[in-house]
Amino acid sequence: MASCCASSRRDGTEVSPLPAEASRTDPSEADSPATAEADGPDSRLLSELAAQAPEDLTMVGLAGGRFRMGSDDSLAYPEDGEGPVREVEVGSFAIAATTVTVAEFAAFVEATGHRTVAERLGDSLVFAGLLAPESRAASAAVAGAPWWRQVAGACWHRPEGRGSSAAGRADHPVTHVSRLDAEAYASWVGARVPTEAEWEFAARGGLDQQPYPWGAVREPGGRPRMNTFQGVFPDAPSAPVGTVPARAFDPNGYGLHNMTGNVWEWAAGAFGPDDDRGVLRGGSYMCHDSYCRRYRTSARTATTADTSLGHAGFRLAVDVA
Ligand SMILES: [Ca+2]
Repeated sequence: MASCCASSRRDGTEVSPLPAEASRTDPSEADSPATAEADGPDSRLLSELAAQAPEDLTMVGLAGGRFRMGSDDSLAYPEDGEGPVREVEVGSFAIAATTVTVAEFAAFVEATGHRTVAERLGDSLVFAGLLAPESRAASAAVAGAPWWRQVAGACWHRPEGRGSSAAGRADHPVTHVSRLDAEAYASWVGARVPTEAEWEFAARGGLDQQPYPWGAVREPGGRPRMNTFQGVFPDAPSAPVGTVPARAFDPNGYGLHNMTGNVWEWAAGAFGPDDDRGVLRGGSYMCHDSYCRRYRTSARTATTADTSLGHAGFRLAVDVA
């Protein structure tokens, strides 16, 4: 089955060993390198966004300890390496209460002039349902996952490509950031992306072997607790699709927002012993139980470290002595 989760920047000439991976069929459909050099953010937009970055980063210190990582339950995807459940020891660390926001990333770009992989290569992957009909028609579909489009000009400050803008989304998670971009931001603030064990320890919020950061039931009382796709995927959503503010929804028991849903989050390390792709955790606004229930504490997916996606961002971690 094709996956929503993580198409790869590597084009159709390279086929993933995993069935869940989607690749582009025809490299000739991809944007030509001649159009690849995308322009940077408008300086007024950049300073408007950067001005909305909070002064302080909210980090939650966690003492660490032993916990049961992974899942073997009926919701899990064994092919993703979710199992077996194993006891893992995590040292003390601190993790951000939210993913890095558009405003925070703008402050980084304003200070450093950083250009993301998407900006340098001139495109990124966008959910087709977010595109205007003309952009949808003009962009190449990903093989096996036609709801993914390779969109020219799509990047963190232009999430749906040319003509779109991150204005009005200053407090949303930054998206279209590769792991290389996430690591560049993290080192700028003296932090790093969490390990998978840290991410999952944090996501569980002190609970043992629960699929959701708040417990066993996805929508307690019928009320959504996270931002996932509502309605019939991919063409008939019953609610707005896309990111919501990084502090939307109640936090988990550790005070952490949107560990599951909203955007996938980069973690450190490789997807598997024989798979050096990067790892993403937590699922996104594109997850729907009809085809991809990766909106859970133990769920994981993979893509290359240079891939950027419209439903993926990151949160920071730091060592605590
Ligand atoms: Ca998330």
